[in-house]
Amino acid sequence: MMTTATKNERGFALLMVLLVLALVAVVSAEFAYSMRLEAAAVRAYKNGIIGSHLAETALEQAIREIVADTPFVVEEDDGLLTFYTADRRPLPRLRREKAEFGGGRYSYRITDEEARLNVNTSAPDRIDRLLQTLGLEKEVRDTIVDSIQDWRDPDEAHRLNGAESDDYYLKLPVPYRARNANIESITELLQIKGITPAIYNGTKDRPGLAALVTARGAGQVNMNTAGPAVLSALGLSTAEITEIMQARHNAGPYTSPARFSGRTLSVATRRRPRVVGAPLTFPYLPCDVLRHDGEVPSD
Ligand SMILES: [Ca+2]
Repeated sequence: MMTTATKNERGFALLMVLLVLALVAVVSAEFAYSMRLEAAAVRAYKNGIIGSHLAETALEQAIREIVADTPFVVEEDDGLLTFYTADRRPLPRLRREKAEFGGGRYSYRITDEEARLNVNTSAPDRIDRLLQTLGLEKEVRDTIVDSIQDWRDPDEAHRLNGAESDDYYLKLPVPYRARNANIESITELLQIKGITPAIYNGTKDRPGLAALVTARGAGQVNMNTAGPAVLSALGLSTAEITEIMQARHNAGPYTSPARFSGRTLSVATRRRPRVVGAPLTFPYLPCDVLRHDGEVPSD
């Protein structure tokens, strides 16, 4: 016959077993959780390494296209660049969008800096015509054109519609001074009076200044890569622009500005260092690798 004491001992033992089981459950849950965290961290680290190598691959591929012996480059109807040999033979494009490599994918985009209007070397009337192609009102255009000149000129006397440090920029909630020198990067345009983010970045209805201007180069515009807005800014008529676009489409690159000479137009991509962030020592074309990225394999 079981005594009360024995019953109590059994109950106590059961309680202990339950407690230990609960403890083991908590410890193993904690262990599983930390293992999962560690595995996720390792996976993120690995993906980071693979991604950066894929992005590097994209950059190398872009450089490979740019350094090839191709004096001419044409922006095709799809907006992408095709490189041409000296005897005007098109080179096949490498795959630039979601190219498969090592189980992952990489993408890059190449654009010609000389397809853009140079904000440092262009006369005010050219900048005004470029702004006209964006459909901006005269009042807005006058402010921007004068303000860009004020931003670049060494003095602190503002033009009629312009702005300088004391009368405008230093009175802003976050004050700053006009550069009073040439623009170094086009992102600086966002600091200039009159240039709103919508004008700079564009909207769904119209392109932005960011895609149409450059702050680098000597100011030549390549008529084989420039789009209608930039050609129009140079003062070419709609008929002339249509002629250039069609000739590029039908017959490949212009090899001389021909009857369009004297309008700061160039036809050949001139060889000088321009790729951002790439330590190159050999001559290459004034093209920019705008974006390069890698996409890691999905598990
Ligand atoms: Ca100034």
